[in-house]
Amino acid sequence: MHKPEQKVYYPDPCYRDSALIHDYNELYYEFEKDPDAFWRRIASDLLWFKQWNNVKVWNHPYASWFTGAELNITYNCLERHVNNDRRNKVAIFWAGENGRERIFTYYQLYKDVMRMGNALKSLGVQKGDRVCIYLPGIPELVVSMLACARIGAVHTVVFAGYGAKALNERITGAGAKIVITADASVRRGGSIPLKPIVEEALINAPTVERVIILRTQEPKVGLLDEFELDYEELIAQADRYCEPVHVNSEDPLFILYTSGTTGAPKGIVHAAGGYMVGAYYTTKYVLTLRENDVYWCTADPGWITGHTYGIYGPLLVGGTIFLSEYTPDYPDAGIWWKLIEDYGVTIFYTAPTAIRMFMRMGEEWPDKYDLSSLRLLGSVGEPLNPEAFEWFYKHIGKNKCPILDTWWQTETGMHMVTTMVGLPMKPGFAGKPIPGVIATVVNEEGDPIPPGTTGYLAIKEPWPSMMKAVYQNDERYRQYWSFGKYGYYSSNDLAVMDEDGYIMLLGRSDDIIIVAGHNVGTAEIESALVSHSAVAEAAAIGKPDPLKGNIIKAFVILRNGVEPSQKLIHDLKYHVRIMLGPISVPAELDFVDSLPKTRSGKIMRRVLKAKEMGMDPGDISTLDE
Ligand code: 6R9
Repeated sequence: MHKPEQKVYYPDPCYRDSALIHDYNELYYEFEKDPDAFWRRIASDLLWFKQWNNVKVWNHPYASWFTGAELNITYNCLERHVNNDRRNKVAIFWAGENGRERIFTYYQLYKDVMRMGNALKSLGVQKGDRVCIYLPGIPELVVSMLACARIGAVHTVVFAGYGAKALNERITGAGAKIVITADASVRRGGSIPLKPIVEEALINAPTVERVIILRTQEPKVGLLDEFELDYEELIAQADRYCEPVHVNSEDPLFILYTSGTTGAPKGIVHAAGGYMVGAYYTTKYVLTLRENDVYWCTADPGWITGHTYGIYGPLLVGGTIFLSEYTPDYPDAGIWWKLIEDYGVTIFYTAPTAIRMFMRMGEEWPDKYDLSSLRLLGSVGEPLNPEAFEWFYKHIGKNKCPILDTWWQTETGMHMVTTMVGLPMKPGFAGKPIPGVIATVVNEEGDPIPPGTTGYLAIKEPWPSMMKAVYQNDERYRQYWSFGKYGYYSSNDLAVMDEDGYIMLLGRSDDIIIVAGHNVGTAEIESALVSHSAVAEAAAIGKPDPLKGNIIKAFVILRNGVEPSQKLIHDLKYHVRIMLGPISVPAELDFVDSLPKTRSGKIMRRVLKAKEMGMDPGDISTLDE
């Protein structure tokens, strides 16, 4: 079997222009020497109303961070800047379809958050109450989230675009008292009504007392007396100053439902203090967000990436966020590159699904725009296959921007594994555990395995932004920390580590395909397929077979202009055989126009599998339309 040689990219020395680039080894050493002192140093950059007693108390599987401390995350996102040099700095550039633009300085954001906080209080929202936010990616979403945090209420953000059933489950699951929504969301030149979805979702949602509606359309939609309130009016009537509630470090900040690629979504609870420190630390040290950056995280705020790196992390470090409602292909496939040129975006953080889509449309699009402001690129959500890495590196980063392929989860709250800026980059490998994280690849028992062997990505010790709980499901929480004989945290991802300690993710262990007794990760097969010049995207599943146990079935989206044929099927199988060996060759291969994905862009292999076998796909609430 002949595997192509592993390429290594050495970062262009211009990355050092940033004073915020830290030496990986130095930082790791600092952490290893004294983990608590490390986190104490990081946490001390932030403002606390009351100091902690202990940095960490670890009672497997429960961890408490910054015990006894009191804080408010919005005080750190807002006052810490407003009372200092960043008062008039742009916090948010927002670009809406058709050239609409809104700009918020830190001071303006601060004022809106306080009014919204007071508005919620006037409706009886108290510390600990849950508020469901069902809004598209507009500034009001940021304001609403921060307003909840301001008064100690727990937000649960739901992707605008999830259907009524999914919304109802999240509202009732979290027991939300208030729902904040809009009449409609804008998408591809049209508007999608949200209110009817909310109305349907509120049938059998007894905890909801009021709905706050942002009315953007003319004529204005009617409101149901008493029950439905106008967002703008509410804010206009609210008092100006809203005291930041002192919450305990261990109090919940938000609940967020997981993406549900391999099962029903779970309500992940994050606690205020630890989450704040994790988001701050990684935004500063991993994303290296600094004073003059214009930072664009393309993730919807309804996904953990949108929470940590779309909103909280960048605001904690006082950065400038670029936020947009533009989909990547409307009005044309150049729109995102145009936005980067127009706003001088310096850090661009997106997902492999978007990168593969851009590859499919061709480099003519980015080539039309000046992307020279970019200095750093990032990817999250799925394995970034080498083909996509190289395209991103060459056509967007112009062979000079480092790429951060960041592995982490809703549950981890922050980055865990990546190739920090300055380290050599290996396409296909996410990288190493960041300083502060003790992760490794182990066998089923939890024991170390030799480099190059497939195993499970496990985390040995807690980290600050580790989930506090699975909402009202302690048993499910405990399962996470029950991997192997040492009770490690299991990410449920298959992985392999090389001699240098770089980790490659091979797909979810629930998606693993066992062919003739061999474990094959879905990502390996998909990446091999995508490395063929005819293929834009691919998904692989295991299909039960009386002889082999399972066979591999692949679904392939071809690049623009490529015609499907029997010969191409043959070529693709041969291509996989050459790259991975005979075991990994798909026995069946279908050409398709699209793949079932979550709203955050992850392929839902279990949906493909269920369809293939004529079975019920289970919970599909997170499936994109
Ligand atoms: C942040 C986020 C988590 C799962 C995770 C893994 C996959 C995320 C990845 C990646 C390979 C990466 N995943 N980043 N796989 N390389 N850089 O995505 O959270 O929606 O909870 O999903 O996504 O399978 O376990 P979440």
